[in-house]
Amino acid sequence: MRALLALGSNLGDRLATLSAAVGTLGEAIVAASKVYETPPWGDADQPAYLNMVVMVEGESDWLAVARGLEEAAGRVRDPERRFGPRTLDVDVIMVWDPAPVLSADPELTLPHPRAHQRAFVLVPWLELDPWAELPGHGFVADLLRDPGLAADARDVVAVGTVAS
Ligand code: PH2
Ligand code: MG
Ligand code: MG
Repeated sequence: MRALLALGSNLGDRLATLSAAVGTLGEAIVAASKVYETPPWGDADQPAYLNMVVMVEGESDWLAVARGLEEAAGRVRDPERRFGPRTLDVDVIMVWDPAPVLSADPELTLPHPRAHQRAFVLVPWLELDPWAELPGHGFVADLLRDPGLAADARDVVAVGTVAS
């Protein structure tokens, strides 16, 4: 089973946090995008994020892995601020087995129900795969040609890499 995980951090040492998560994923990583600095989406009153995506492979429960990484980064959830600041957010964007897995489970909806709106997910994903496709929404390259997303994508700026 393969999965695309989106990582985001906007509190503390953002790059060190992403780097630690990538280190923990270790051998499971098939490919890692660059690290991008991105303006906050959904809740403007918070610091800029560092975002990246990783393609991972294995027979894992990726949601449990994502939660484990968030916990290791000392994430505290604020029920009042769904899109608020966090040391580390790890979202499961897609799972392949080997075809794309579709799920309406509220615990883990697949594909991620807001991925198609988020340039901070789509730009790094396109970097890994020019043919990336989001079931129900089409090719990522086409989504990013939508004027709204294209404008958001201009603010998604590569700032570095973490070793994987
Ligand atoms: N995550 C959020 C809310 N807003 N904005 C950016 N730029 N990057 C994120 O990862 C992000 C966000 C909650 O999941
Ligand atoms: Mg998120
Ligand atoms: Mg999340």
